[in-house]
Amino acid sequence: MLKVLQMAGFAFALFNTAQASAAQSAVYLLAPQNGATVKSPVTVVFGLHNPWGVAPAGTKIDKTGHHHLLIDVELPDLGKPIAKDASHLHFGGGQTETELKLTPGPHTLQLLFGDFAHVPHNPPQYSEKISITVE
Ligand SMILES: [Cu+2]
Repeated sequence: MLKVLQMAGFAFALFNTAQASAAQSAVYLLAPQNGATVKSPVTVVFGLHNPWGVAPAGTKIDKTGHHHLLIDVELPDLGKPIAKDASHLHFGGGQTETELKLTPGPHTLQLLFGDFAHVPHNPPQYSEKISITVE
């Protein structure tokens, strides 16, 4: 019985560690899941932790910003405004999900939160970079 309790305690500690590291960034990808095989268009859902909030581009409020979806690229220079092109999509209207058309094959997705002027916060808030395969 004691052994079972110890194992349960160990599992709980692991769970807490995972939660703590996930909570370090304000943003995360709710969908798709890392490693998923999906069909295009892909529904991508953006997650945001409290106390952060979404605000449209141009609206300057502390601890708010809008989502940027990075497709098949590395994180950009985090001290500059985020580029706006086919690999760096801005959701300046405050959107929290999108339908993304992707070519068949492997792709990576990463969220980068940006402030009213499209500049990453300090410290920067970005999700884990996930890999997906489009059928
Ligand atoms: Cu932006």
